Amino acid sequence: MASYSFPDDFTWGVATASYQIEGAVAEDGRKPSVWDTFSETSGRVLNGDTGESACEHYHRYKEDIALMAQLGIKHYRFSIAWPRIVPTGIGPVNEAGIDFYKRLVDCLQEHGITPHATLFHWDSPQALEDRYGSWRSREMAQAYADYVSAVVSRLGDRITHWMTINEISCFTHMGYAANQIPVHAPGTTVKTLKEVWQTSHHAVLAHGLGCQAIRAASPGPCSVALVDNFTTTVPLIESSEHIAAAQKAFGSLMSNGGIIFPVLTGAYNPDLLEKLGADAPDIQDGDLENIHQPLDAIGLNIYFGSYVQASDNQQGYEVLDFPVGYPRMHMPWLHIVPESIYWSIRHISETLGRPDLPVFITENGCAAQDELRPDGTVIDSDRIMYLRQHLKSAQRAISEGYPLKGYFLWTFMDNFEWAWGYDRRFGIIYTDYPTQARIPKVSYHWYSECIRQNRVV
Ligand code: GBH
Repeated sequence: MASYSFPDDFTWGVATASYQIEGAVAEDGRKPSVWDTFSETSGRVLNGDTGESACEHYHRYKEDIALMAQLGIKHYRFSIAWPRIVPTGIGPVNEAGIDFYKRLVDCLQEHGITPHATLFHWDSPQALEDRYGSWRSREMAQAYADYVSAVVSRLGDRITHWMTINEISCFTHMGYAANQIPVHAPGTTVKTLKEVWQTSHHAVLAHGLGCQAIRAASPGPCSVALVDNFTTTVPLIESSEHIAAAQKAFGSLMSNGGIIFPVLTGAYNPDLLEKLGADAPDIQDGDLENIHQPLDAIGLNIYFGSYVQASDNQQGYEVLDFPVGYPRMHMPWLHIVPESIYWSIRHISETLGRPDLPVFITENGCAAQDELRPDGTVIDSDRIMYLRQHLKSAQRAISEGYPLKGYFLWTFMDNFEWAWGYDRRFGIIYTDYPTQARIPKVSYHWYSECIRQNRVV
């Protein structure tokens, strides 16, 4: 057998998100999301960039899907924009919004590409922010579930792979902050950490109600997953004492213990609750049962990890800072820790006690300082280096018997990178924004060869 090879039925894909690529923010009945408002507020997004045009994917999806087919992927993860489907958050369904996703999915299927749809990737309707402060209100969870029913009852004949929510911490713990200015939309400063934890509690509840809504509305069998971005604790040395330290540290970290724990185990992590004290969220009777729904898979977005070593301090571990010179890609937080893929999967199995739950890496990739050369090529050997190391780590998890079923590279093309606007490029295709030309980078050709040979090349 060739080295670093994957199982024959391995899912190879790429991932995107609606607000980051679609543009067309005021077309066919779409109303503003919190990210429209946030990015139009001066000082919030680098260079004043907004998602108004983004990659114009709303109009260029056919050309984009043709490039996906050429790449050789058989699976595509995208997200559905709530403000296209229920533009005022709650209330009437906008069938023109549904129609866009019908056209998109039909085109994917013509190219033999299976759709994997994320129902929420941060673009919540501004109307719900105006109405009750979006995730600060418990009502948001029910509004989300109603939106999910509207989508799945209309698109469930075409889509059977559903992901409820992308990265809960990123629109709760990064969208609300106690006595500071948060970096993500809606960008609300609150008074206490408890209020922040309440927003993520409402979001895990929304996930649970969403799971139930998908199963009730789907016309046939379907698969339901959450996409989480927990911080992967990686043992500094793979010895039993450091492994135990990394496992203990895992649940006590910021959002790990309050998101993946209740979703997969039915309880917040006790070490985290102790640490939070009076800042822990209010949890109503029945919430944990609603949150702890049966799942068909878990999606993990893995970009980096945190090294942990055993310690004789009171807690028994130490989460380490990176040395100043530690290599990273083109984001301040993007330290290169390829083992984080392997350890994230092993944490699902051992730390969270779910060894049989199928795992998909739903995002992995990096920003690089790409240069379009005069001959029209982009030689992103640094991105290939990053991706190659991470895929080897994924392959290791499979070779040790862990149920890793697929890998979606982030991302198909350079796009609106949230608070960093268009300044940071994560794509394997270069987006030339002035002309909207798509220029495949060398990493695109490299990834294509991995898929063709079904191994890391
Ligand atoms: C994903 O977010 C998103 O799903 C995707 O939309 C985005 O484009 C992509 O990754 C690239 O950023 O506390 O300083 O360690 C990942 C966002 C980045 C959020 C790292 C948490 C930790 C910052 N995550 N961040 S720090």
